[in-house]
Amino acid sequence: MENNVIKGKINKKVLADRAAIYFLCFFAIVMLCIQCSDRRGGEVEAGNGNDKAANHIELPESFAGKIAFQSDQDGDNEIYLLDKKGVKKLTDNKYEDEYPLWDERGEMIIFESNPSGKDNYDIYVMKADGSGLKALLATPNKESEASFTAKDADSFAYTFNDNEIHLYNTKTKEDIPLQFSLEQRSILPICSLLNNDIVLTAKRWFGWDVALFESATNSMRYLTEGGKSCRARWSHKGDRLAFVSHRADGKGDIWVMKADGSQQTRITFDDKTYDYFPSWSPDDKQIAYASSVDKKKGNWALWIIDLESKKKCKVYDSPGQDKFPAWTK
Ligand SMILES: [Ca+2]
Ligand SMILES: [Ca+2]
Ligand SMILES: [Ca+2]
Repeated sequence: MENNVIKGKINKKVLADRAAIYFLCFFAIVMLCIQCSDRRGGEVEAGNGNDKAANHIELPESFAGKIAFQSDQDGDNEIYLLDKKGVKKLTDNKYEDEYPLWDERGEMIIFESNPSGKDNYDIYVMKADGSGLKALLATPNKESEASFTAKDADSFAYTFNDNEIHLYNTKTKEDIPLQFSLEQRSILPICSLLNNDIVLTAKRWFGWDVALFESATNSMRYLTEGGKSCRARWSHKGDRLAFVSHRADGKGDIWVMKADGSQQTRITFDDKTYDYFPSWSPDDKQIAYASSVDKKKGNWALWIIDLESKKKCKVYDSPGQDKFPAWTK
């Protein structure tokens, strides 16, 4: 009888111990599951944050075509594509992929990147979906700010060593320095989509101005005066130029002029912001540009302004610097 009581007590203790072990195992599994799902949730959020959820995207109803731009939201500059479907990252590497520009047909993006070293930029090309990436010109020199010529898709103009403009032919490998007889430096060539004219930014002893190289006469002349203008871009029709000038607010606004330099008109009127990097819409009625309150460390965002109504809207903003929009059909 006493033995039975002791046996019963021992059985109860064994059962209680087993229950405790089962409970502990169950608790451990639940905790593990919670941890795993947390980790997975974190990864998904990071991915979304990079490309979609955390970023502002708002295109106007009338939006047509596609905009290539650069952004350093993942830590270094990549080339992105913005259209009605959203935003797509086209490059993904540890280098600085910058300054995208389209060919005349809106099929290829030419851009600069520095896989060979911090200051050793080279010229690359890829298709609009990011495929077919290849180097077009890669030497120990700094090759940057490339722009396809309209009349010959095998050629592009670019800035050589931050100092002068060269024309390079990818078929013949011919590299020709253009002689502009300018005071100091000429950079940022943009080839006309109609002919072989090139608009550029030239350093004068008192500042920068927009200049035009006319291929027909093989001559160069300034389109702006005063040393406060730069970064001109042709309209798609080729009859006008958008450019940046800080003559009004000391920081930078988008201006527009006729291709001969006449009728220079201020387009953006915010005295607190640096408004830079204009690019025309496919119908030349709107201009995309980038804006920031701080030039170097600011959170640049992409804007579109309607030339007639002057109505503007912020179309894209990530936590990084979103700059250099290039708009094509
Ligand atoms: Ca990169
Ligand atoms: Ca190089
Ligand atoms: Ca931004």
